[in-house]
Amino acid sequence: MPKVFLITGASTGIGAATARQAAEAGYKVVLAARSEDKLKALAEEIDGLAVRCDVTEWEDQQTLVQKALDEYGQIDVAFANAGFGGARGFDKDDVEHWKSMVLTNVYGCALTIRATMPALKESTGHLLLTSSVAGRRSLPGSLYSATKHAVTAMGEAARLDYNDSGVRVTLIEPGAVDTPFFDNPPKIRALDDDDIARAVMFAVSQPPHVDVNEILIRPTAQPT
Ligand code: NJP
Repeated sequence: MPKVFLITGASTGIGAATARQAAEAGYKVVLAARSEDKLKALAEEIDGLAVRCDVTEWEDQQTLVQKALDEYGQIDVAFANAGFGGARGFDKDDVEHWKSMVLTNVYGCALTIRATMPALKESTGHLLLTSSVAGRRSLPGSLYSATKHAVTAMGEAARLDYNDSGVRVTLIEPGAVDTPFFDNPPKIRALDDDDIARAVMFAVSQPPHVDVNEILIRPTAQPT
């Protein structure tokens, strides 16, 4: 039976690159995001399952897990990766955009942990969360950075919650990655989405007694 890899934020960037590498490694991949056209194209390419899911909606998250189980019978890896940023400066950005960012990055991540928990316990699986370098150090005027500190905290909280269950938990903490996350490409030689996907695959390919808790990766040219 092939193992099953569920990814939120799978329509572009890090999520899509991880989906391709997971499929290459033999996983059946469940792709979740809001952009159905992109998800369907990727699902066709890698013979995966596309499920429209707004991570801020509990019902969507439950449906996502149910569809994954209906199609493949189990979930071995859940990668809570959906998220986005905003303008820095507490007097910048739009407050509705702020609200949506907090709900997506923090509440959405918690909902994915909750929705996938029974299936991961059943499979003795692996949970991964996309935090950030910005989840380890504060960026000036960045509410985004605060949301990623929350994700970092959730990773450790989930690891402790899963204690004695055999489920592993990994935080992925990228520096700048050249993805649609940015309106304009980073000015330095940033990481590629595939660089982060390789780190994800490294964590999930360790033997069951090895739990890689955090992977922080900066571009060589990123000083802070
Ligand atoms: O960006 P992008 P990345 N419900 O824009 C989805 C973190 N990160 O791959 O719904 C469901 O290509 C969106 O899909 P759609 C970053 O914070 C990045 O770089 O169709 N899905 C898309 O698939 C984020 O957590 C950098 O619009 C929702 C995906 O999220 C993760 O990496 C640095 C959604 C975003 O893909 C992936 O971002 C860093 C919702 N409500 C951390 N809202 C970086 N790029 O430099 C959004 O430290 N999505």
